[in-house]
Amino acid sequence: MADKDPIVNHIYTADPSAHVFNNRLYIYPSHDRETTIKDNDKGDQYDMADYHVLSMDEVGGEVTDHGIALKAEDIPWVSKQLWAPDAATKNGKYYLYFPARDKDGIFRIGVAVGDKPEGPFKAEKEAIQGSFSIDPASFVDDDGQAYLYFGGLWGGQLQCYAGAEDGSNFDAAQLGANEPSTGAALGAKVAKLSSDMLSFAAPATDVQILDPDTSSPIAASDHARRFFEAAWLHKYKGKYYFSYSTGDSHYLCYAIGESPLGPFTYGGRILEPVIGWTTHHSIAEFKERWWLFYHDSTLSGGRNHLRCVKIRELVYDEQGHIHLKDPQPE
Ligand code: FUB
Repeated sequence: MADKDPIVNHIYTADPSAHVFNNRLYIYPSHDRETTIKDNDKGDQYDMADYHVLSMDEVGGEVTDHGIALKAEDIPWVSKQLWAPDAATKNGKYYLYFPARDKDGIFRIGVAVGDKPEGPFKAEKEAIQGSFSIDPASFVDDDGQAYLYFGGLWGGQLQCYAGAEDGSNFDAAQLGANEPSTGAALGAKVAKLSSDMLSFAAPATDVQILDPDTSSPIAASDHARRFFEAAWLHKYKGKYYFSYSTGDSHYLCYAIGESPLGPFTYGGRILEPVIGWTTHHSIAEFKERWWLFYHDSTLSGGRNHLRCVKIRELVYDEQGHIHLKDPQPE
């Protein structure tokens, strides 16, 4: 497998969240499926109904599809659209975090619990209290404290919560809207998880991304650098790296901080636009090398909602800046 080939082509996959559990690489992707729904800014065409977990012994090796790990019809609070998931482990259990629309059409984040990294997972009856929007990404720090990052603009509904951080001020009038065009950009959210991993230990707060030159928050008008969706957090040499998609400008970017709660200072781009509207990733160390897990729409000939997961190697320079090991191949 060359590193720009899809890791599987028997199903469409996207939004890969990668973790190493028990010395094996597990990928928790969205499972894209066909639909007749036309593309729109609410993302209705991303109409996924279940999750599969993928795993491998080595990058480039055989990929195991463990089959359905969780499906929408088994989640009591969900109406539709199982979007980008992530997973974490603690105390011998595995936790799958996932966003979906509730019965009122509002995106919330749920958690499901399993005994094995590949599931199956059983969903809690309700969404996580205080959760909202999309794209949960978990991070467990060296001291055992777990965090959940989340949020996404436009179809991800983050603009419905402008002005407060904890999801208590939902403004339905903003559902069809895009985002503020002036002032500071809306931030992703982060919440500490409770020790049982099933709830927020405190209300979510804003993830601030600062301009390295001015130390001011990135502006809402700065679409090449502002957060849009696809939050991810990893740690390298004691620093916290918050990475994300810029949505309508189609970059994957990162920012570096001293604390998992931020603030983070903008550090640069990881990936240029790919084929397809969305770009979404994760970053993980496996067998002493660093990897970027991402998707594009090449497998479907460019259809936005039918994507495929790929892997590229990353390297860090002496300043801790991230680069693709091989330059953009296409
Ligand atoms: O897969 C559905 C949505 O597309 C994700 O939640 C976003 O990050 C984008 O990749």
